[in-house]
Amino acid sequence: MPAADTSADPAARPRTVITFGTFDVLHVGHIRILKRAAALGDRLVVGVSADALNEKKKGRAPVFSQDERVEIVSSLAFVDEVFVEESLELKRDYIVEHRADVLAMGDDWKGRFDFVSDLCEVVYFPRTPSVSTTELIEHIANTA
Ligand code: C2G
Repeated sequence: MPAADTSADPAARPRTVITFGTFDVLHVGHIRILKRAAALGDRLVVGVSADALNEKKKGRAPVFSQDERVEIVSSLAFVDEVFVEESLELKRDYIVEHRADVLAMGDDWKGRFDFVSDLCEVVYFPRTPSVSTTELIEHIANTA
């Protein structure tokens, strides 16, 4: 029997959470925010920043390419879908396209994405202290 069409009933469809990030040199801070985001709903969709967007945001190329970062994040058990985030300005389009009910981000972005709060709930989680990709790169470079 074909599955019933529940698209008109918001209570019947899975609660979708969306989050964004570079997720370069994946570390425990990334894992924790993805797990916390996943726990807000039934389905977690992740926008992984394109290499060009990362260069614009951070002024350097990521260690791992966008294809590698997509592959790594896609392989996590609590991530359901991954796409490439081409621009910070496309948040509203991505939220609509993926039918997100919640946008979750670390609080280093606090307030920056409130402009989508008419489309979905916006949640900021505290960043995990004392770990960042930039510090990891420096640490590895200094101990190599
Ligand atoms: N994060 C965290 N704790 C850390 C480091 C990162 O909770 N110690 C969170 C960030 O707050 C972010 C996510 O992990 O929500 C991904 O972090 P980055 O890979 O640094 O991505 P970012 O450059 O913040 O990209 O559209 C917005 C973005 O593209 C965000």
